[in-house]
Amino acid sequence: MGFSCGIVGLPNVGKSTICNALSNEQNAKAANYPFCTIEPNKAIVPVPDRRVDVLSKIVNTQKVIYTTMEFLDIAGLVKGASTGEGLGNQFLANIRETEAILHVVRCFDDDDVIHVDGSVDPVRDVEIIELELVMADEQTIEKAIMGLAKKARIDKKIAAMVDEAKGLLEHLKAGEPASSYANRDADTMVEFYKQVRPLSAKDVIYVANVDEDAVSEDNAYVTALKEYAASKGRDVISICAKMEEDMAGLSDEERHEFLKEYGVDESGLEKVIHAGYRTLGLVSYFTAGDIEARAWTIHQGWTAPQAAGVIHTDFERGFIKAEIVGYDAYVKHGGESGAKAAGELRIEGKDYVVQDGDVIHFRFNV
Ligand SMILES: Nc1nc2c(ncn2[C@@H]2O[C@H](COP(=O)(O)OP(=O)(O)OP(=O)(O)O)[C@@H](O)[C@H]2O)c(=O)[nH]1
Ligand SMILES: [Mg+2]
Repeated sequence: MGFSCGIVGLPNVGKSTICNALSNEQNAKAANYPFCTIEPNKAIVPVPDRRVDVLSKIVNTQKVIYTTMEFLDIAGLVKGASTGEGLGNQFLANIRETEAILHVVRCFDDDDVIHVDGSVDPVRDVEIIELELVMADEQTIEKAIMGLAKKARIDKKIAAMVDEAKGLLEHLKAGEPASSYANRDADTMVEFYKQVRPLSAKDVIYVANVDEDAVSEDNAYVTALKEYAASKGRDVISICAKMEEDMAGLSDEERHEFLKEYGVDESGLEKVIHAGYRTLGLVSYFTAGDIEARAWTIHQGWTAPQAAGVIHTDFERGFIKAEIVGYDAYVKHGGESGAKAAGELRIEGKDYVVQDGDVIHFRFNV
């Protein structure tokens, strides 16, 4: 499993269309009326990585397993969602467990598609949603504080946590996101954030849903959104949901041709994946053998045993060593034995930090 993203935005901005297109399936209903999505839809999408295909040819296996990314498409949020307005609020709990938020913002004109606030204004829209996330957190954190009150009376550490959490609550009440709470790095707060997983503390990627002509050249809406995003240190990617939808049934080659016509070289899914990896600091390593060639997603900076733990906890517990060949060397020498003969196979221990593209063979003993 790679990582999971919750998709948020106003109603009718194209969340389901994008989610469908990304998952290459039409399983989430997309229709032109606000609140079309009622149940949350989950899409598990393989992360395309050409390197795994190359490895599978070298080790001569048909079985290629990509890492996956999960999208959770929920109903649109509206102003007042956190106090029960609209439908979105009841689904916010579903995205609490996700690692990042894809915030879809309408950046296209189309009189036939209703905008719940009557006009297209990306920055206003983003601010509405972000405030709703903050207010939803307010409620969650108030409850969490109440839940801890009893324990706090007998446990000093929990008492300190509650004190800090009260500070966070004030911060949220002032309309500020949990991500900018000054004391969030305090020990007790790190633990509290882990337990509560505030929505407004998650990493955010803005997805500007644009017209065909604005995928290669920003329109005024995207420019405004980018300025806003830059002030928060976040990425904006432009996707034309309609175009992604049209591409859904195409082969890789046809897709490439299609994209070229519009002057872009990456599909929406590739853009989301790259932005996600960048934002969350993720990298991929590979395993390749007779049975399968496979990609695994880990966080940058993870050591070899941690990386092994993604395959199986036994691999981490019983970790002995890792035999590693960098991807380029692996390809250049036609596989592990060639790389070994060329002196490119390294034996690494438990402190080794796994690098993007490492082809790894773990040795373990349990
Ligand atoms: N012109 C145009 N229309 C789009 C685009 N993306 C989505 N739409 C249309 O907008 C309408 C709403 O799209 P959905 O994907 O259902 O929107 P949503 O954000 O999931 O809406 P809710 O689930 O109600 O919150 C549909 O009629 C889509 O066809 C786009 O890029 N351009
Ligand atoms: Mg929807």
